[in-house]
Amino acid sequence: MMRRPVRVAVTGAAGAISYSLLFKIAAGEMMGKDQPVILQLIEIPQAMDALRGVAMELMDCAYPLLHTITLHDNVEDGFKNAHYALLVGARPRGPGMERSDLIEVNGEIFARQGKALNDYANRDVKVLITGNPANTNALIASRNAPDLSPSQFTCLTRLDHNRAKGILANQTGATPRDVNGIIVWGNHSPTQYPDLHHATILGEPAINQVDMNWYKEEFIPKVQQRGSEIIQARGLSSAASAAQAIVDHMHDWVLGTEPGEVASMGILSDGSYGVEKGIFYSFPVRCNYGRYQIVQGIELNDFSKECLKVTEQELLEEKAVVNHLLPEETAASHDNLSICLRSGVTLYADGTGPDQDSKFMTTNRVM
Ligand code: NAX
Repeated sequence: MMRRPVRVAVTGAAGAISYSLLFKIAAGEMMGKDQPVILQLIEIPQAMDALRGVAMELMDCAYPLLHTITLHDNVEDGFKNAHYALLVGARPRGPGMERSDLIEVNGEIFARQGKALNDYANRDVKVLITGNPANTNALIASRNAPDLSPSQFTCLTRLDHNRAKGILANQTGATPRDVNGIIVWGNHSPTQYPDLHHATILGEPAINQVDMNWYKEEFIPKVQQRGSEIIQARGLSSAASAAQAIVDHMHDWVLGTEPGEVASMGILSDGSYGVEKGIFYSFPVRCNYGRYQIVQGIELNDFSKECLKVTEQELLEEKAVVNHLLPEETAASHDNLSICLRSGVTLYADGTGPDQDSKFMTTNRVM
């Protein structure tokens, strides 16, 4: 028997990443081969013609799982009842634009998108922000959605994770499926920290199989700068690999990580590993039943601790630039989040969540 279709909203749907992404979603790579999808495609008004072209091509693939396509020139319509929202669209950095200018213009877009998700999306919507600066845009969207849980918002660092895995496999002559336990910490930016200390290749510690000098002097900068390297080589930014990373992120979040494997996801910090609360930071997570949990108890040496701090500092600076876009009313819920995975309920240490003494809360039920 066929399942009920789910609604997947995608912004920037006529852009380069979406040109790979939408076809993967329609083919069932993201939500599973038995899950029909409704694609709610969103663009700016000037790009609606291009979007119509993409929709025609999707139709012409005759994907068995593609239930319906709808086109929208505004997020308020496009997010209606969405179960999944992939926020890919953003203003690219123009000539002479500083990073802080980019943060500012995109910040306003993501504030509006957070409000629209709050007002129109399904109450259980799962949101992934790809548009850059992804972590800070996720924070803005989440802070502008007071009726949703901050744990429903995530940002994409899976591309960095996949890059680290691919580059390590290539260096050691392994295949990516032999590599486990890669972690990318922090910001999706050149300050990110790709950590190999807990990675394994065919079950053996990866760090013993590479030269420490290569790790620090070549591997880390290579992963950090991979985006620019691709722009230089191709004349265009990563698109197909970004689409694959989006598919992997959502697939793992919804359908679970492989047993024993970790994924890197940009999520709201709950203070784990000493990372300041209230910023979106990439952590190692495991997912099941549609939820994620930060992997705890990982030992960090001094080098790693220092790297975690550098990228945290950058995120705090970005947060300061967009402070005027972060409504005060959502500050408490973002500073006190704790995610109770056993019950599937999001609990807030500030008392705004469900009552923990409730007699209905004593079981492992999934809400
Ligand atoms: P493109 O410029 O090809 O496409 C972006 C599309 O978004 C355009 O069609 C534009 O019309 C649309 N758009 C802009 N503002 C919009 C809005 N308010 N509502 C709806 N649509 C809007 O860029 P593309 O290569 O697809 O990249 C998209 C974003 O992903 C960029 O911000 C890029 O920097 C970011 N990336 C993030 C990555 C990550 O790992 N987090 C990696 C890949 C990529 O660089």
